[in-house]
Amino acid sequence: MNKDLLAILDRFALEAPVKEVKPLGSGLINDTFKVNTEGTAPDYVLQRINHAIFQDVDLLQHNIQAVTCHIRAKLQAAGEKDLDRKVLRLVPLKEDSGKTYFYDGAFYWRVTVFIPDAFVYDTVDPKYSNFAGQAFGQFEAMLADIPDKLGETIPDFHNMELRARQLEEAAAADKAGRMKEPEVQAILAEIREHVHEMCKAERLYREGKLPKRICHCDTKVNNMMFDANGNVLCVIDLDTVMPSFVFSDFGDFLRTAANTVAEDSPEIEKVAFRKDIFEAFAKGYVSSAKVFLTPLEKEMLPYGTLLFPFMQAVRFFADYLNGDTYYKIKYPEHNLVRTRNQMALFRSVLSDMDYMAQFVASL
Ligand code: GN1
Ligand code: MG
Repeated sequence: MNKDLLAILDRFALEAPVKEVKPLGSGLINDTFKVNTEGTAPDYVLQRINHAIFQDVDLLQHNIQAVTCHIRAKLQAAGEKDLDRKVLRLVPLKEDSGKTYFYDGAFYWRVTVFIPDAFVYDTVDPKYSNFAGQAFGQFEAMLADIPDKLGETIPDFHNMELRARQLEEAAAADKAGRMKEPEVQAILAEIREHVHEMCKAERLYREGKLPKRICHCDTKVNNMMFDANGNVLCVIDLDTVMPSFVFSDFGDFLRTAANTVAEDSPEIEKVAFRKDIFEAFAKGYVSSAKVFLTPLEKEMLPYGTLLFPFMQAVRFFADYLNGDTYYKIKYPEHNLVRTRNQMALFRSVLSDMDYMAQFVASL
């Protein structure tokens, strides 16, 4: 077993000795390990935080602690018994009490309690999509009255104006020498054609017409855990919980769940927007989010559905032009394939805007 990892784990107040540590999950940012312990004590999840991306780890951990404690208190007040499967729990350090991360001089580490008998999926059927919609709506509703002030763990994370600027900077710098590829030019031209419309939310925010609320900001389908019967247990991957537009969470879920293929599938001709998944998710989401949604926020749910494949394409594409410094890649063209895929999804969603508007209005 990796001695360095054991030494790190030894800093945390675990309830039992460690038996085994192995890699876990498929996140593109942090490194994640499952920690099995001896006996009946809980197992754990160890993560190395990518602090090139989350530069203020103190703020990051403060946000997660505030969010999980707030949700835990609400669930407890509602009589929930199975708390450790319904909300993440950060494990504190043995010493330095209160601190929920360890800095080893080079990297930052944290530990959460592992949720047993839970399942994560990369695809969902309409039934699960409906549960997920309810759960993300409820997640936002529970955080609507959080007393702590949450900072932006990645400043302007879902700000389309910033993402568009970063792409233009990447194109101008052309660090990886990829601008000469004809396909790159074509993608850039298509993005530029839509970018003004896709920055509309930021303008509405400045005009005071659209609020920002505490959102999850990474509602990929695989960031939600289900029990064996398909009931939602808990929302995970809380690094990006911060103020944003609620349709961020709506759009980002559908970006992954309603695409007929994975976000990095090279089979671009198979990319399509699944209406059955959209309808089920929208129904579930509106049923629990209606307690706080303004009419404009509701009306803009289809806009969010369109914005997220677009923003993700812009982010993957900028990373491709920068020479793949942000997202983990498995082969040199990986970010270009992801970009193609997300642009194809964007086109598919664009052709369904009127239909989505009618559907959302009927809810
Ligand atoms: C990243 O960490 P992971 O894989 O859940 C990214 C998201 C992107 C996603 C694309 C902090 O999420 O914003 O939508 O990849 N997270 C960060 O798959 O940039
Ligand atoms: Mg994740």
